[in-house]
Amino acid sequence: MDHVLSPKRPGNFTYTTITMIQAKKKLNLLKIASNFIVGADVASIEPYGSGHINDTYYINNTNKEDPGYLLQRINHRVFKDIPSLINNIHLVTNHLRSKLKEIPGADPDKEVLSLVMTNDHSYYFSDERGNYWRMYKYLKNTKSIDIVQTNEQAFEGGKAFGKFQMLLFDLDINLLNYTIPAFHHIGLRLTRLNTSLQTDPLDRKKTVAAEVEFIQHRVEHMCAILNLGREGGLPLRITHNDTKFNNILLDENDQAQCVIDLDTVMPGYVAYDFGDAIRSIINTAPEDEADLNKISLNIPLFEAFTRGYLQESAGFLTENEIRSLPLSVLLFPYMQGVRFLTDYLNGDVYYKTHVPDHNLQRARAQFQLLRKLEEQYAKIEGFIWQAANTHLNKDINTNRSEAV
Ligand code: ADP
Ligand code: GN1
Ligand code: MG
Repeated sequence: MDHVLSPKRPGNFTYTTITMIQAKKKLNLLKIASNFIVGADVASIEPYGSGHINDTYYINNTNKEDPGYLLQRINHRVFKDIPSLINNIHLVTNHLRSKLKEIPGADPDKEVLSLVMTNDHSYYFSDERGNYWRMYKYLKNTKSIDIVQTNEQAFEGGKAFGKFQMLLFDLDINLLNYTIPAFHHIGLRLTRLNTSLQTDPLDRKKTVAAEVEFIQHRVEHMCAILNLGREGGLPLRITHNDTKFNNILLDENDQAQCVIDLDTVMPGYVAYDFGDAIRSIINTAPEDEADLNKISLNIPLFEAFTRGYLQESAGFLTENEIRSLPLSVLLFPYMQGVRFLTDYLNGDVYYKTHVPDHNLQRARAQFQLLRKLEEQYAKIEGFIWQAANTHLNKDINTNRSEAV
């Protein structure tokens, strides 16, 4: 527990300005924040970020030297066992911190998230309504971006996720809990979609015939990574599992500073992190783009991310893991589309939505991205092998198509 703020006096909270929608909520937030040990009085609490699952608030305080805090309500309909989730984050952040301490020039305080302790020395607080809350120290002068602009940003992102996996390589995988069991299990995702199609609670099935056909057409190919893993061909490692680009904090010079959003860190295949990151980087349009004509591929960003990722990870990846990377680039828009479509059929109960039929729009955008990726697959696969071979200094690109 040496990595968090040392217990100081609990903040003597004053209600200065709190920008929230309902007065009732405002008071609750202040009260909730008062359960955590922060450096000074709270000056303001503002909604923050654009995540689909949790609720995030920035807490500014009256101490000008203190960069503030992020208070997050963890969605306990999605994450069923919050103590286990917090335990994972505590374990992982401690491990990252101790590894970074050994690296000359690294700054663990800036490069790793720090959980803030509650007054009763826990790392989460459960309120009387059954909500779960946690707090992180705010990392100042950082930014997270939804749409990557430059090759340098993409390269930095690749390095950040590759390094994240590399630093966790020697943490005992058995210590981690599955915060969402079978999270990236495409077989299970397809089963759930089928169930939703059969029950069709909102009579929406009739609007998704084309999407269902699109999905069915690709089932076998999309199960290849899962099957390779089941046959023992892929090692389980500690992976992030939510590698959207906005889960990296960049510093003012666009250098990757810290990997964030650690709720889904658990055992997984490295390809899952690679594929989900490419999904968010290679698309020239937002994830939920309504105009499908705007969705195209930014290949240089993909290449830059891949170079950065392999620079950090090629040293420990197996040949099969490298073989699984190109396929993951197809798998993630597919799986994400399946998940959005399932939520649409279920009545939008999982992802936050902001416009009518948002989940259907999101699913369609993901499937359009997949069409574009399929057209360029040979190029994508070729580049990954080329970049991997540069680091491995040998040509291991043999029988690649047969193996997956
Ligand atoms: P969500 O699950 O909603 O995506 P995140 O943990 O990713 O929540 O946080 C939401 C946003 O808050 C991030 O995209 C990032 O901009 C910002 N953020 C998260 N953690 C920190 C931090 N410790 N310091 C500064 N900004 C942060
Ligand atoms: C969710 O919370 P957020 O926005 O980082 C989801 C991811 C999806 C992503 C799609 C726990 O992530 O799996 O890839 O939306 N997280 C969870 O944008 O389901
Ligand atoms: Mg996030």
